[in-house]
Amino acid sequence: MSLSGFSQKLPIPADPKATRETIALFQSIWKLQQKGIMYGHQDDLMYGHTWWYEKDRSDTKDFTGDYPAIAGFELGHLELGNERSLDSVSFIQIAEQIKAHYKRGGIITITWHLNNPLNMQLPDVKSFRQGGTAWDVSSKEVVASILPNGTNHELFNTWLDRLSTFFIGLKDEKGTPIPFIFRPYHEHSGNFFWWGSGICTDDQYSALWRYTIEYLRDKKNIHNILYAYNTDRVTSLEQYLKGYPGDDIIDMMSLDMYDRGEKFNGELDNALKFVTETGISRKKLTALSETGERRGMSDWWSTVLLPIVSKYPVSYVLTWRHATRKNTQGMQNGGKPFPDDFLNFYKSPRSFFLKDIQKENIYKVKRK
Ligand code: BMA
Repeated sequence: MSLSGFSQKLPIPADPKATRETIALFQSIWKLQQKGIMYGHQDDLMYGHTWWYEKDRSDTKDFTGDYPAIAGFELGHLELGNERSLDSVSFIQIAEQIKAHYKRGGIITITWHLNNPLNMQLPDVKSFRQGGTAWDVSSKEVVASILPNGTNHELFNTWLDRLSTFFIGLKDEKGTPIPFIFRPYHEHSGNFFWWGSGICTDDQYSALWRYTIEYLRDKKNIHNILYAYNTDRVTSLEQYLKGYPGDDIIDMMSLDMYDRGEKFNGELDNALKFVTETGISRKKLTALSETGERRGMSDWWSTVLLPIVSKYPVSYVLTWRHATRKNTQGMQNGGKPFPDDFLNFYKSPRSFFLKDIQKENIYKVKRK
């Protein structure tokens, strides 16, 4: 494949067969993360604090006039062959919005809160939120059971088949595969998912990653994915890298950290320092792939988040979904989708929303 049009000096994705647009996405993010921070929002295009699936609508756009640069989507329950996700979002509509955001020149990131393949088969599993879900940590044998020779290995392969079918369907009007950032098995450093650090060993975790990527990349021939490694709150580089599956398959080193109190400022600063240092030295992209204000500050965006992320080459920050239920962010802020201070973040020359990155032609494709 010809790499003309790409700088030979810039790093490239781990997949040697990454498509042209995927290489462009990687290199565009690499360059942008040195200039500022993109804003991402989970399920931004699917629903908002008061509405449910209205085409082209977005809480971010309602509030600022622009879409987020990064649109997050969630595929939990796709593995079951369901029509809707664990958050009741239609997979057909998710695919539509992925295509729409790509067409606008935006970036897509995908998470996967996949069910617990071992425990969901138990006869007495009833609870939607606990038993048999991604959050079911009642057994430490789950990852072992899906790896080669495990009792659920064939079942897991059918899940990866369904995932592949969805991914292969993500094409633009010309049939070109749409590149995206995939962040499965997230927050390994926590112990609240069945792939968490207290629930499986680091070796099993790494093997799960390698098996998944080899399946999608080599068996299914999918070459439009940038793979994001991710942990929850960590305090050292050593803790961050526990279970890291390897530079030969990972493209992005990301961190999730929510603000639960005053200590957050120092903890985030510390973590972003070692995450970005290791990311840059390995020639990987970096991100604060989930964050959010949880202590009731009115000026968090401009006085906490922006100053800290601005110290480091972090490609994007993403805040989580505006679920239309009580106690979620969408119901705060006096009925508005975001606090007023979000506008200060938006107006900062350091933050990038969709219009800012449209100028960069992220995928180096010819657009009308
Ligand atoms: C979680 C919560 C859940 C949701 C899941 C997947 O953090 O928002 O309600 O089901 O993400 O989107």
